Order: sequence, then structure tokens, then C-alpha cells
Amino acid sequence: MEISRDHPRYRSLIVRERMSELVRQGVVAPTGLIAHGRGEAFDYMLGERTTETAAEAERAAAAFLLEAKRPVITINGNAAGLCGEGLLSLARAVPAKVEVNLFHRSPERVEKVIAYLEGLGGKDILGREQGSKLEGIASDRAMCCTEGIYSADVVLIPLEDGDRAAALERAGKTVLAIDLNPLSRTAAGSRVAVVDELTRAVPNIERAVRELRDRRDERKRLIMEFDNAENLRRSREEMCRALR
Ligand code: PTJ
Repeated sequence: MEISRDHPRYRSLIVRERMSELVRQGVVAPTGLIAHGRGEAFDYMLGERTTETAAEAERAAAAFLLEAKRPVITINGNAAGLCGEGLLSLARAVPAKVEVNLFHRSPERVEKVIAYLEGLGGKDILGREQGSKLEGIASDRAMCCTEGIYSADVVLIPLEDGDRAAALERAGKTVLAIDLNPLSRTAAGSRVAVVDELTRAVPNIERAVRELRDRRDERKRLIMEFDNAENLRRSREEMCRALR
């Protein structure tokens, strides 16, 4: 479809076109478009900008990633389609391992998402062989890589479903989520929930990683002081203010 650059929602329309094309290629799940629409609606309520509240969560997430011994970034179809390059760049900056972990899992789709990320320059992406299991979630969705998520201490989960986020918490991982829905179980159960749009959040976290790399005391302070419940309360408040 031809989209005019003058259209006030040009960027949103371009992203929607790309996501539908990635559904055709099998990278994004068909229901990924529904999740994307929900994200757009929440972002609209935030004013489609990074709030001060989100920026604080992004700095805290960066601090946790730098302090981690075995950090892992998980990528699903939506995250790959929206921000694959950004997530790979963040993983290199930390450095963190990358694992493809899908909600609608099939070996063919895992292969497609990994191949898509490799096409963007990704290397050593985990996910083909998932030999370990997270307790407390049903079927395939429990599977993860032994040398990736299973042995991670800190896991960054962009756009994750609530069950898996809770299972990661129960497994003793520090969970950092990126989720525009400040009411989601994922956001509520995480140590840090970044309520910001993925393509804004990821470069912001990477910038904070670079700033905090040589500032250990500042990282410790950010980690100690970050209160997820309070940060989420402020995100909800900002949405209410925008609606009023
Ligand atoms: O590729 P798969 O098979 O792993 O499937 C991926 C989806 C996203 C379909 C799957 O994980 C899913 O169903 O997720 P949920 O439970 O719908 O949750 C997605 C969350 O991400 C929702 O709370 C949305 O508000 C939020 N979200 C959607 N788009 C964005 C977003 N958050 C940040 N940035 C976005 N662009």
C-alpha cells in the first residue's frame, strides 16, 4: 500500500504495514497484530513520548543489566519486527545473550525469527535448542535454553505474557519488562517495568548503559531506590492526566 508522508499517522501506518508483511513471512504471529494494536492504544494515552517516569525505569533497567552476571534479552516475533536492530545493539552494548522465545512456538517460527535477526547482523542467537523448562507454565511455553534464560540472573523481556513473566520471577530471575500496559501482570510482577514504546525504550536503555558503565555507585543507588509499584502508579497517573 502507498502511504503518503504527509499523513499525520505516517509512522504508525508504516509500522503496521511492516508488521503485516512480517505476519505473511511467519516472523510475527497473527495475534501479534492484536498485541501491537493494544500497545498503540496505550501509547496514545501516554502522548507517544517517553515520560519522566519511564526514563527513570529505563535508567534502573540499564543499571540492573550492567550489574548482572548472566544477563539475557529475550526476543519474540513482535519485538524482532519492531525493534530487532535496537535489541541486538543493546545486547552488544551490555553485553547480554539473546534468546528467541516465542509464545506461539513452533520450530519453524523459531527458525524464522532467528534467521530474521541474523539478517540484521545478530550472532550466536539462542533458541533453536531449548533443553530446559521453567516450572509452573504449561506446555511448550515453558521451554528455554539451558545456557540462556535458564541460567540467567537478569532477563529483559520486551512484550512478554504474564504467565511467563511470573514463571521467570518464581525461578529467581530479576525480570525487567518493557510493556506499555501499566496494568498488566507482566508489569506488576517485574522488578522494573518500563512503560514506554519499545522503539523509544530500547535506545534509551542503551544510552543509559553507556552512561552508567563506569559509574558503579550510581548503578547501586538506582537499583536500591527503584520502586516498581510506585513507578507504575505514576505511569497510570500520567495516562489519566492525558485523558483528562
Ligand atoms: O511472537 P510470539 O509468538 O512470542 O507472540 C508475541 C505476542 C506479543 C503476540 C505475545 O507475547 C502476546 O500475546 O503478548 P500479550 O500478552 O498481548 O502482551 C503484549 C503486551 O505488550 C501488551 O501489554 C501490550 O500493551 C504491550 N505492547 C504492545 N506493543 C508494544 C507494547 N509494549 C511496548 N511497546 C510496544 N510497541
